[in-house]
Amino acid sequence: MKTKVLTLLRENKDTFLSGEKISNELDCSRTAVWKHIDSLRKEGYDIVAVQNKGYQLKKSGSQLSEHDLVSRIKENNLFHHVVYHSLVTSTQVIAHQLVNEGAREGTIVVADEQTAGKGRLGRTWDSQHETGIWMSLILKPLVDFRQAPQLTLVAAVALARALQNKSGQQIDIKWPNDLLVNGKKICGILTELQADPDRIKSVIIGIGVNVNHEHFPQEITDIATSLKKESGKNFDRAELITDILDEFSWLYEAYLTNGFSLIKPLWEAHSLSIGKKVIARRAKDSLVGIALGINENGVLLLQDETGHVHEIYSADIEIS
Ligand code: BTX
Repeated sequence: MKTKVLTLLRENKDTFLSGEKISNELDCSRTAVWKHIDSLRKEGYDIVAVQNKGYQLKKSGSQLSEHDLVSRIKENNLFHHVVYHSLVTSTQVIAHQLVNEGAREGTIVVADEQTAGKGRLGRTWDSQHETGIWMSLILKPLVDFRQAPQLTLVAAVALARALQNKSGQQIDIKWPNDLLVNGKKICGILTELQADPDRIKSVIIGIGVNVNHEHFPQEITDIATSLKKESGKNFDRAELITDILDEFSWLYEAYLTNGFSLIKPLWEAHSLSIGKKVIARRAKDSLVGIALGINENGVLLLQDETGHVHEIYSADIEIS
């Protein structure tokens, strides 16, 4: 009910809504409406009340919560079910559990802090309290499991567009899953699959964005940055999450309908590696060459000094 009160106030934020109108719309008593307004105020929402006019939302609270996020997400967006935790080991772990319990596509798990944020290949992701966006998206696309890596690139495009629009900073993508500002990592993406032998059961896309960090642990201080460090400003994390979900939602629909061909040029527009000499470090070996771009499957094409073009499915890329 609190979510619905907040949604109504948000939808009508340019005008006043009477207690009577809210209670009629939500089929509850005016006392119940007042109690929810009071509770929202205690969470930091600035809701003014004017006699004979009603209530108006002037400013949202700064805390992430399930009701705040749901009240912001547009009706036609894919992501309508939000699971929020203040502290978790990893939103990926929670998302896997939810999938096993039957969670549907369009569920997101968001946390304010992770004690064991996961990176790729067993690496860790620093996820400090209330500074960044730590979230996992649950998807159930009807695609071949070999196409799953393309979803990392769809997410990278959605993030690059949303973060660039909001911050005005140039966001670069380093294949396959790093987003950089001025050469430093601002965001990482971890795509994990649950699959039966013949089909994808779910794809869980983990997204970590450094938003309002002023400092990083010493081990990553030279390679990591945040929107705040780059622009000097604080950003509203809930607003950013909604922007990311908006971008992801339409790009994902477009990808499912039209394939990767629409995503490819959008990805290339943010790509840092194309045309550059790179070192691709794979599990068993390293290759040096010129990154020619990605193919229709999202695979990186790397031309070595003999002219041979290698298809790179998974690697860490260093631009030399
Ligand atoms: P990755 O393996 O590409 O990057 C991990 C590496 O990045 C680390 O080894 C470290 O050098 C560096 N690093 C660690 N934390 C940060 C940070 N906050 N900012 C910049 N660099 C860092 C990237 O893996 C995928 C990360 C996904 C994180 C999300 S958060 C929500 C979801 N839940 C979860 O447990 N993981 C994902």
